[in-house]
Order: sequence, then structure tokens, then C-alpha cells
Amino acid sequence: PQVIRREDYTAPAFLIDKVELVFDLDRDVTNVKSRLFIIANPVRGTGAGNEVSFDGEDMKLVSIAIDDRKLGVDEYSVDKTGLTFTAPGETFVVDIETQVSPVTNTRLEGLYVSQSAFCTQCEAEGFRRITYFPDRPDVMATFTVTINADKATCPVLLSNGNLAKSGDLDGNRHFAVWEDPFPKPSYLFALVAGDLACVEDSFKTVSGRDVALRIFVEHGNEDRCDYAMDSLKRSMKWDEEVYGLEYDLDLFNIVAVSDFNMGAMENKSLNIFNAKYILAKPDTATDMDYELIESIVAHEYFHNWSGNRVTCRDWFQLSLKEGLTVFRDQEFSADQRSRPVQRIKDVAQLRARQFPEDGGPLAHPVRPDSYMEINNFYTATVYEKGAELIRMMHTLLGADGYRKGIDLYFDRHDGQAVTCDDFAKAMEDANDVDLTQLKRWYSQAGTPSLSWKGDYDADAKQFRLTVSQKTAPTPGQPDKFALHMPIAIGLLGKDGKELVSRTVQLTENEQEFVFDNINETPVVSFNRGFSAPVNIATQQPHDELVFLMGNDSDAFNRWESAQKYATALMLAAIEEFEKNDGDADGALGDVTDFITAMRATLQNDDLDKAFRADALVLPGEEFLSEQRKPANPEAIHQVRNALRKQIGTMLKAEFADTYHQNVSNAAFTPDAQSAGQRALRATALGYLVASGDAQFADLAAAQYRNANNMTDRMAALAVLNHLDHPGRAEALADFEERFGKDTVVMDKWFGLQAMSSRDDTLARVKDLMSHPSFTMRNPNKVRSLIGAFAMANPRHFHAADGSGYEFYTDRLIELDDINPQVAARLCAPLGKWAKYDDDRAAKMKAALDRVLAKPEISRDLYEIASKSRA
Ligand code: BAL
Ligand code: ZN
Repeated sequence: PQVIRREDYTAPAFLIDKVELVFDLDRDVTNVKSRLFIIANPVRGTGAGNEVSFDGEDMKLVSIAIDDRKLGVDEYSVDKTGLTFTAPGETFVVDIETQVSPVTNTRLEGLYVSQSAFCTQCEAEGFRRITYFPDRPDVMATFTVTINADKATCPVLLSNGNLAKSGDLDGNRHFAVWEDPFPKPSYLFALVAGDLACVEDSFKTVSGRDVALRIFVEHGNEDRCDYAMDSLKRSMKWDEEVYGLEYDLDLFNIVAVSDFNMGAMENKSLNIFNAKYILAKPDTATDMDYELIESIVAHEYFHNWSGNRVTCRDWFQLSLKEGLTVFRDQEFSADQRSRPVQRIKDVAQLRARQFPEDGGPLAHPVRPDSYMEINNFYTATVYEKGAELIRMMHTLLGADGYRKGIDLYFDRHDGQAVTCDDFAKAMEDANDVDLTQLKRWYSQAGTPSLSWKGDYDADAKQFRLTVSQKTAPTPGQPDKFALHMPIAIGLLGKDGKELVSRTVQLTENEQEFVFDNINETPVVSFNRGFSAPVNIATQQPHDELVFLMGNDSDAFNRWESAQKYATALMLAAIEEFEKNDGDADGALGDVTDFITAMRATLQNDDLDKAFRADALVLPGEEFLSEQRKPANPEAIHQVRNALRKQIGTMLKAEFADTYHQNVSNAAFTPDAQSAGQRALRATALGYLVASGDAQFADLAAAQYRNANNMTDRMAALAVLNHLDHPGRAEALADFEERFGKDTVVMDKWFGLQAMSSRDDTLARVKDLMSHPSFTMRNPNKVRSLIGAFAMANPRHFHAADGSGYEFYTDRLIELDDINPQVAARLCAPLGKWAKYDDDRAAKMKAALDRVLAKPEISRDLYEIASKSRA
């Protein structure tokens, strides 16, 4: 496949002023008429010529006409990737008629059928599967869309903008005309048609306009939209208050569909969502689901400005909208819930998903330099590391300076398609600062590793902190520059009082920072709030970590200190386990000090419950795997379980108290405080069961039976899931009976079984593939059963006999013919072969070779598999 390079960008030779689309919807053959009002781009160079090239794939071209004259077959050329013809002048009108087949579109890009509804997904390059078009984000046009469809099966007809007209047609059909006054690129086009229920509300904007808010769902799901609607209204208000950004149309529609590649899509005024991020009621959704709904609804809404009003010039600039919008949704969630808990979750995500990406064969900069398939770059690096970059700008400029930069950015670029450099320039100009070095975060891949050393001079009452940074080579980038990063530092006295709280600017490879008037040797709280997204190589002594767990005024670093302590203990034990041949308890040794510190956290009523729940969770097996080379999945699993068992045993009484004290008889509400209480109780139950004392498995089974909400039900099932206890089979059977018809809820049931550490897991996963609710055509099903097995069950995926890899490789090959985008996304776990022992590495490489040998492999899967194999 062709490699597309950022440096090869050229402006489009022709622009499109206005697009008029007419859809004659039919499941088998949909007819699409497109009228394009074209003008030569005034900025095009002299060599631009008069050839017009439109993108197009997997369609039948019925006809093409220019200025109302139909072209003969020798007047244009059409191939697998597009259509080319000669421009008759500087301005002209083109009519194109195409036919597409929604029902056979299993890639879920372009126009397709989900359940019985028609819907679209056009980002990044789906529009070219609907009609021939310059399918690139820097071609922005106004769209008028006419939808004709069967009235009985498609009573609801939606597109972007405002409804201009609707009425009946012959043959039991009807039509609707939608007009979007805001010029937009084709990737923001959307259409939905089907028999959907509608839940309606409204929002009054700051300037007093009433906006109608509608959520469309399958019939029967109307009672699951309240939280999404409430989240939408809170997002609209927050964006007005924090960013001064008001909604710009009188209507905002959301549609929830079952079959969707992404989480959701920010099409102008017609957001289309994966149903799992809209539908929630207490007995079907967990607290985590509610949190995700809140943040994703906000994320898509925020895109109306950061993405839609100002969009990307080309796809290399994807983080322009995604990094910024993730930062915005993270801050929204922090304001709605607990700021430190939100930061902990965001950092845990970054470490679990982005750091491994940055340290592996798929490492790429936040602003990539090249790609084969852009769908492969909707990554944790572009999104989450991109958000960290914006967060560092926010830290450097302060809230007011950041807001000045944002205001200038939207003033300057409203209605434009721009670059990451344009964004940074607005920040610079508004604040009169030079961000040249900070901008290296856009172009340099890899997670920096920081080391630090403190030196106290009692005579001078001075504390000197020497900090150094280093970034390991990544594919294509052997040499790394020093990055600019803000490091928030706290110095604590022996009594726990804060002596200093200051953010220093690290710009050199090695740099010294001096703190004056320090009267005692301080304890350092380094990189508070995770002010820079880096690894810290320096190991702090355990007693300092315990001190910070109990005293740091920065809640994030309290959590971080517990994580560091637990990580150090487990890594040492894993090494020992490998030497002593499998005695995990012996390998751990005496962990009383750590558990004593955990007890103090558990019993500290000054800390909120959600925080305590997070602070008591040990770093996961995947995280530990990242710290070991070669990683031994069995050793990691055994040691982590052994530590959990010891904690559960030593703190049995305390966890039992916590469990019983946090029972709530009140009706379920999804607010952060109630969720925190449930989370802490679930953590307690987990440790009680981990202790091995059989009465607590009975307690979990009872919790499952008596639960009146999904959070408590899933918490019980999640611990039973790994046991041989009869309560497990009972609970799984009950769950299936209760929710068997509910596709969103059944994803949880599939996911749990794929993540079980029981020996029969792979066999069970294979069986579940023929379960009536499972289909390889539904991305959520694939991710919850197949994806979870590879990404959240390292012990079975990496089984020494290679059975996990073999099963998985078969699935990737099968999936590539159905949905290449999802297949490519799932391929990444096989690319981590360099982290494993020779035997596993050889098996993983052989698996990648088998993927690469697939006839007619997609561009999507080829890119990931070939880069992973290299
Ligand atoms: N733009 C793709 C989905 C999202 O990031 O919102
Ligand atoms: Zn986004």
C-alpha cells in the first residue's frame, strides 16, 4: 500500500462551495445523486492544471455530467480509488449519480444498516464510499441533503443542520430536506433513517436561544436516555462558562446505534453514538458506564467547536481536534466529579494504553509523519498524549493565558481547516511566549524517562534537585531531543507540612533547580498531578513512599506513591519467583509495611471513597508486564494474586467493616459520591474473596443475587468470575436469562468470561463464538469477547503452548474480510513480541507472518501487522 506523508501536503486544486445530495434509500441498492458547485482554488499553484480527481471506493458510478451535459465514457476515468475528469473552467457544476449497497457494508464505513436503521460513518474516509468527492478535511462546503425512504420502515429521516422541508411521495415513501448552513468537510456528513424512538428536551443558551435536544434510540430504550441527556445539557453549559463557546444551531440530535466502529462521532448537529455510550439505567449500566457516557457525550458535543467550527487541514493534524477535545472532556469530568480521582483515571489510562504504544513497534508522534491507513491513527497517542500536550500548555500559560490563547484560536480560525502549528501559534501570540521547544511533543515519539536526585545543604539551607531526561529511540527516530516539560514539585517536612510547592520548567537533558530557605532535609513529591506525561526511573525509598501516601497534599501523588510501592514489591517478587521456581508467597517476603500503609489509606475518612477505592487497587498485570523484559505472564499473575491474598488476609476485619458499612439501601443514583461508596465496597469484596476464605465467595454470590443495580451485580460477578464456586455458574446463567435479549448488556457477560483466569477460559471463549447473541459483524461483540481475551487476559493470551495466539490469529484473519478497521485495531497485542521470552516471541512472530500471508489482506491490517513484525 501507498505511504502518505505529511510533508507531501498540497492545497486542493478545486474547492466546493455547495453540495446537494439526494438519497433514495434502499437496503440493497441506494441511489445517491450529488450536485457539486465547484470553484478552482485561488491559492493553487501554477502547476495545478485542470485535472479534477475525486476519491471513491466500492460504488457503482451511474453517470457524471458537467454543467448539465452528461459525459461520455471517454471523458472521464474511474478506477478502484476514484474518478478523474477535466475541468471546463474556473467554476462549474458537476452531477454524479452512484449506487451503494448499505446492507452488505460490513466495514461500517460510509452508509450501512445497523439493526433496521440506515446510518453513516464518514470519519475519516467514509464519504468516498457514498459518492465521488474530494474526501479530505480541507474541502469545506455547505450541504443540502434530501432523503427519500420508505415511510413505514423509516419514519425518521435525519441529516445535518436544520430541517427545511418534508412531505409524502408516491409508493408509500416520504422525504425530508436538511440544510446545514455551516461549511463542513465531508467527514462530518451524516444521515440516519429508521424507525426510532425519540426522547426530547431543550437547552437555553447563554444568549437566550432555545435549542431542541433529541436522542433517538431503538424502541423500548426510551427509559435509558436520561443520563445522556443530562450530560449533554451540563456539557453545553460548561462550554459556555469555561470556554465562552455557545451552540450555534437550534437543534442538536444524537442517535444511538448498535453497530459502530468507534465510541461515537461528532457529525455536525447529528452525533451518532455507539449505543453503549448512550443507554443507561440503574439495572443495566454500571457507575463506570455512567462516567463514560458523561465524558463521551461531552467529548462529541465539545467537538462542535474544537473540530467542526475549526477543523483539521489534513489527517496528520488529527490531534488538533482530538487532543484538544480529550483535554476538554477530561476537565469537564474533573469539574463534574472529583478532580484528583479523574486525574488518576486519566493517568492510569494513559499508562495502560499510550505508554505501551509509545514503547513498541507502533510508536508514532502525536502529529504523525506518515501513514498507510489513517484509521490506524485514532490512537491513544493522538488522543491521550495529545491531551497531555494541551494540558502542559495549560500549566505553562495558566488558566487565564490558556483561555486567551483559545479565544484567539477560535477568533482567528473559525470556519477554517488548520494545523497543530496554527493552534500553538495562537497560544504563543495571545501570551507573547515562545513554545518552540514545547512543540517538540508534537513531533517526537516515545515516553521520556526522568531521573532525579536531591541534595540538601544544611549550612546554606538549600535543597538542590538535579533532574535529567532521556527518551529511548523509537522506529524512525533514533535520536531524541530534550523536551520542555513543567514539573510540579512539592517539598515536605518531617511533620508532613508542605515547605515548598513549585512548578519548575525542565528544558535541558540535565538541569539543577535550587530551593532556598529550606530548614530540614525534605521529602520530595515529584511530578505532582502528573504534570508531565513521563516515566520516573528514580526509585524512592519505601519509607518515603509510605510517608507520601499519608501526607502528600497532592492527592494524585498519594495514589502514585502507593502504586510505586506496590510495583517495586511485585517486580522484586516476580524476579524472585522466577528464581525460586514458583513460590509466590515466598517470593513476596514480608510485606507488612506496605499493608500497614494500605490500612491507613483504607481507614482515612478524610479521603473520599472513590479515591480510597483507587488507591487500594494494585497496578494491573498488563502494567507489570510493561516493566519486565522478558515479561513472564504466569509469574506476574501469581505474584499479583499472592499480594492480593496477603492484603485480603491481613486486612480481613477492616475490609469486612468497610463492606458492611457501605451497604446502601437508598435508590441508586449515579452521582460521584454514591459511585465512590459502591467502588470502595467492591474493592473490599474483592480483597475479602482474594483472602481465600470461602465465606466471602458466598458473600459475593449473595451480593449478586440481592443486587438492585448493575454496579453491585457486576462487582459480585467480577470476583466470582475467577472462582470454582457454584455461585459463578448460577450468576452467569441468571445474567444470561435476565439480559439475553439486551445486546449492550450482554457485552459485559461476554467480556467477563473472556477475562476469567480459570483454566477453561479459552475453551469457553471458543464456545461463546457460537452463542446466539455473538456475531463477528458487531464490533462491540468482537471487542468484548475476542479483544478482551487478548488485551485483558495476559495469562491465557500468552499461554506457553501458543493456543491463545493461534485462536486469536484465526479471528483476525476472519475479521479482516468483515471489518478491516476493527481487525487492525485488534492486531496490536501480537506486536509486543519483543517483550516476551524467545519461545513466545517466535510464536507471536509466526502469528504475524500468518496474518501477513492472508490473501487480499486489507490496507488497515497490513499496516499494523507489518509494522508490528518489523
Ligand atoms: N472523531 C472520531 C470520534 C471522536 O473522537 O469523537
Ligand atoms: Zn474526538
